[in-house]
Amino acid sequence: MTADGRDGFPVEPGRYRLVAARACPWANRTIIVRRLLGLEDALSIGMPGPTHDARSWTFDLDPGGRDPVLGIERLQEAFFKRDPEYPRGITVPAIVDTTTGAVVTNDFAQITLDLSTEWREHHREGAPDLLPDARRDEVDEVNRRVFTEVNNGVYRCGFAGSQEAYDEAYARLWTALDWLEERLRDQRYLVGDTITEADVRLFTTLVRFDPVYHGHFKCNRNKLAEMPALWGYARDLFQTPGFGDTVDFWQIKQHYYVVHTDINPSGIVPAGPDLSGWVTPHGREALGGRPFGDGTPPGPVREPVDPTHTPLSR
Ligand SMILES: N[C@@H](CCC(=O)N[C@@H](CS)C(=O)NCC(=O)O)C(=O)O
Repeated sequence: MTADGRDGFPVEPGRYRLVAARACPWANRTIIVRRLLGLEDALSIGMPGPTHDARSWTFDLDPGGRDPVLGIERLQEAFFKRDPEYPRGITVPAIVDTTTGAVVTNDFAQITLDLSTEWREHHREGAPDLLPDARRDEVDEVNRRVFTEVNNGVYRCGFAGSQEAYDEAYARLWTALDWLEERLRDQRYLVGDTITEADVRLFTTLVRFDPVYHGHFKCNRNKLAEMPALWGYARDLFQTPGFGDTVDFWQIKQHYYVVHTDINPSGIVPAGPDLSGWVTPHGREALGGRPFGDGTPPGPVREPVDPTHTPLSR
């Protein structure tokens, strides 16, 4: 029997291309999970550059400005192959069928779940179980709160259309961050004692917090670096193979500060913050936990981040 992604496309190694911009937090999740599970050979990856125009993502980082497998300049082309009248946003992450050139899904919340479940047969040996059955309800519950209050919460602050809306969004966000700070004080990971999908989902927001959300989105009660448990937790994950080695801080900053002209009309990208803290000792091993459970860390990175865009290489 063939496993199906939730949108009905038959899982088949080598057939699909994941299109995921490093800049985007929702796409970053898929880059992390693909690497943790060792799906690099089964599912290739195309990476648009960090900035885009009104017609959305382009493959401007690739030679000739075209994705080398799909042969397209714009992700829009793959969406229009599926539906020439496609009415919604041209978003990453998206999975494209290389046999037709058409997008099969851009359901960001489902893609990582499918990678864990429907693609299981193609995982590497030693892949961690990011959705352990025994903890599934708890993972889903934490994910729900983290999604509405934190992953989306920072955007609610950043794009608030009135002072009132912003004040409300800000209060909501910090209520959730205080809850997480408390939860992570004595517990190494969000659910159980191993990394799960819940950690992936929180991590991609935390890693963008000080470089982008604190200033650009006005989420500025504290910096992440001022929240001891969250900062230790984020650094722990950052230094865990599969997490920090997918993060391109330069692309992240370019994306938000250049693309959101409504909230940053000058397009100036800030020089800071200093990123050297990300590679400092976090001391979280003292809380116990086994990051990969009965599994093992992923091997060397197949698609390395530009070493000038990350403190990991320093
Ligand atoms: N696909 C999701 C979320 C993914 C998402 O918002 N991605 C952003 C980048 S972080 C994007 O691709 N935006 C491009 C656009 O809207 O033109 C959705 O439909 O809400």
